[in-house]
Amino acid sequence: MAVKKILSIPDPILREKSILVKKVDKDIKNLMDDMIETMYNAPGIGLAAIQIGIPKRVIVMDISKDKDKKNPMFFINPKIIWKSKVLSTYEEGCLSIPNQFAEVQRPDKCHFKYLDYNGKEKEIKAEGLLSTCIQHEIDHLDGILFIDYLSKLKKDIIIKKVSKNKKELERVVV
Ligand code: GNR
Ligand code: NI
Repeated sequence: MAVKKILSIPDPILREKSILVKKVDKDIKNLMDDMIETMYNAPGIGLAAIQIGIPKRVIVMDISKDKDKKNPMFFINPKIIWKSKVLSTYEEGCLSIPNQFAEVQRPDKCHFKYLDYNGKEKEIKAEGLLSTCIQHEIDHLDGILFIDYLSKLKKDIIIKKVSKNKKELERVVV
């Protein structure tokens, strides 16, 4: 297992569309292990493979409140099969958009299917944070970021701030 570097905006790789996983083999399990370690290290509650530069439809998540009781979840080829017409608002953040938060409206509930860590087909009826988070993560697989739901003004301000912070950090590190 290894902690990987998380890409941040405006990296164009974050806009790529991720491809379906054909077989849940050793390589995919290794990727999921690296992703969960990277996510816990960040720390964050979810991570899509594209955030570490791998354009495959793989997501890891842990939304447990109690930090001592880990509950890692793995979703391969997730697909939303139903979403509620009722929307809810949640203040979202993203590891690829560091230190920026904004309210985003999404369908309150959703049902989705996926393959689990062992490649077995599963289905979940999600609400609350799980529903918000899986929609945020599936968006990543399609090259969509939460800032895309904001006004152009808010979006531009966030992109500017993150780019500036990134350049300042690079100056220190390099
Ligand atoms: O750590 C994260 N927190 C979060 C908070 C509200 C809505 C979505 C998220 S996901 C985010 C981690 C991340 O960037 N996943 O792609
Ligand atoms: Ni994100």
